[in-house]
Amino acid sequence: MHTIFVYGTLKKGQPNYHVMTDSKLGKVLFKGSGRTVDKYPLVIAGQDNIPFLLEVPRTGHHIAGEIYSVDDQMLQFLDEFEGCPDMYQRTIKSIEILDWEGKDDSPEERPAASTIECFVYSTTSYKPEWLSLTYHDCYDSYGAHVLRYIDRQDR
Ligand code: PCA
Repeated sequence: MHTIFVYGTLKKGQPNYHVMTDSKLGKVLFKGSGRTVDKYPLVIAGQDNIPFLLEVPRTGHHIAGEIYSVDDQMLQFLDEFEGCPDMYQRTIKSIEILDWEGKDDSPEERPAASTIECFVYSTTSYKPEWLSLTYHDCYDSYGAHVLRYIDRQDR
């Protein structure tokens, strides 16, 4: 299994969360919530209002999100779904654990520290002008910013 941190449309209640609960795509276990140890610009960009964590550390905010354990099949699906490596690249980042739900974990599955290394879909392939967009700390497609995510079938 692989540990992944999601901060955008894959979070609970967000437009693409349904893929995380589709057992045909692979195995997914919710582990808890956290935020990036480093700061990043999280912007909502492009004509489809897509959230992007820009690969510009020490800029912006600590980004809130959810930690999941996923199997090989789901990780492969998510890479394709997220347009990795063109639109996003999957990198490893340190995530501060805010709440751990994996209460049934065996001792060796339990995180030993207050941070955990996770895969994250961030991007180096952004337009320079995205750096002047609003930096969010917690993505919500339905938030007050009115930049509602445009579903793929509606593009
Ligand atoms: N999906 C991935 C990256 C951005 C997005 O919308 C996520 O939720 O982490």
